[in-house]
Amino acid sequence: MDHTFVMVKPDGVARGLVGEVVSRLERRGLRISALRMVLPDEDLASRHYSAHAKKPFYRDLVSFITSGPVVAMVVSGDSAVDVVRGLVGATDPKGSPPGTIRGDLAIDIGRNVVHASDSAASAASEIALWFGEGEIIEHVTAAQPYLYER
Ligand code: IDP
Ligand code: MG
Repeated sequence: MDHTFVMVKPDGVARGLVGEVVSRLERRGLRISALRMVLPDEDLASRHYSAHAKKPFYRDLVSFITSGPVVAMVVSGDSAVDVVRGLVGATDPKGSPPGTIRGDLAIDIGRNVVHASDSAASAASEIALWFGEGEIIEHVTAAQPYLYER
């Protein structure tokens, strides 16, 4: 099974969309292997968004992500990184098709509800940044043979 890191950002939490996001992931057949509410501090936020440190929107991004609680998750499934990015949609919700989380639930690029890792390498480093090893619970449910042929 592959793992990815997903976060409901402060706008998603404030708008009561945690259940909606979790529900869409679960309905697709993905598993939640870890989930925790976090109030990110400056240090965690800047590590998480270090790849964007030189971008003009970086300050606003860090300031927004530290402005309220987020819900951090490890999500598991076959090709989890790509499957979740597909569910999430495009960075700018205006260009994200209906049916995607951002295309259905958001309109502004700076308030796009969710974060999801963009590669296996970033998934590994983001999971290690947000969770300790003991917090990730690998479990197989009875639905497994109905989700996967083999
Ligand atoms: P992603 O979340 O789709 O992976 P990234 O390029 O990694 O998009 O950017 C991280 C976050 O930074 C985005 O989700 C969005 O909230 C914000 N962001 C990206 N580009 C812009 C921009 O041009 N203006 C304002 N905010 C942006
Ligand atoms: Mg990204």
